[in-house]
Amino acid sequence: MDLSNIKIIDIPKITDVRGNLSVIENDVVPFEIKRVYYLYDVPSGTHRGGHAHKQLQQLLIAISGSFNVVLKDQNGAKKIITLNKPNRGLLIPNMTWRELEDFSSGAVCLVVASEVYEKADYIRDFSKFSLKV
Ligand code: T46
Repeated sequence: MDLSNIKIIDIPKITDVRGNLSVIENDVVPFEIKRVYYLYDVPSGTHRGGHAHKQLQQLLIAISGSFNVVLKDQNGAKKIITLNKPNRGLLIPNMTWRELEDFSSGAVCLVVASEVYEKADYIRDFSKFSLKV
């Protein structure tokens, strides 16, 4: 999958004097939502991810704080995206390598996923993912 297929998605925000409310329904993502999970209490200096998915598509959101997502495609292209807004999501297609790093203190990464958890969907060996190695 080419890195041009990653997308930043604006999540609808409902604002009033009591604060903001954002909602993710099926029309926000180009897949049926099958799972939601979140990463939190990530120690400073820790990396998460370090894999690609054969089928899974995901929307990543910095619900709180910030972190960087390093994305790589099979042809060696690389992009780094900073997520730091709870109403902005990063859509990662399948067959895209991702690493999450530089988590700020208190950062929470919410993930909305197109599939249930399936260990066999992961490619954790970069040499098996990359066509350049
Ligand atoms: C991704 C990044 C952003 C489950 O049992 N169910 C689940 O739904 C998930 C996501 C994980 N797990 C288990 C599997 C491992 O024993 O939780 C443990 C940690 O998972 P992992 O090492 O894959 O965590 P991350 O943060 O490296 O990766 C996760 C997702 O797995 C991955 O799809 O894109 O977050």
